[in-house]
Amino acid sequence: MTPGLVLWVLVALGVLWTAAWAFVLVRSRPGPGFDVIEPVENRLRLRLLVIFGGIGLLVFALSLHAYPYPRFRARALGAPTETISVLGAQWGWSLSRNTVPARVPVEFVVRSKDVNHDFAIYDSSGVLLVQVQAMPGYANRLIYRFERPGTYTVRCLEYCGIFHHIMRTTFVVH
Ligand SMILES: [Cu+2]
Repeated sequence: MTPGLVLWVLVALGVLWTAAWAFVLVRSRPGPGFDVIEPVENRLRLRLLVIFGGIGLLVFALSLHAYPYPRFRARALGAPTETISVLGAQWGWSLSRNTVPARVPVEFVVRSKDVNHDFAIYDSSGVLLVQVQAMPGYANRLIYRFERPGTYTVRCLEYCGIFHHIMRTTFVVH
């Protein structure tokens, strides 16, 4: 199952779950011992639900392009022109190339040889730009576009053992 499909299955389940609760809410009547809520309060609650639910859906739809899923990233950045294979293993990173072109979308295909790691890219000033999990038995795809040439650092962001902190490498964007 692709990550994009997993996302849409989760969205569909979320919509069904919300619809089920909305159905229960609309059909429910107060039990004995509970006051009847005034209709005016019900209308206010319904309005707030529509307003904040609508805002939530709008923010979700507008932020889809920033999701790390390859399909959304490729749509936002363009199809990747270069592919870099990445292998994480206790305790280091191996990249198929150490130079990456600037200002074009590139794709990192990230795998792990042993346990879960996290492939995280930092710029030369130490700002975390992007990250993705490195998992054994699975190739995670990360599409990114480097705007500035320079030396970038890769660190592991998933604790993976006693020498996790030395799991670091660099590559050059030119
Ligand atoms: Cu680690």
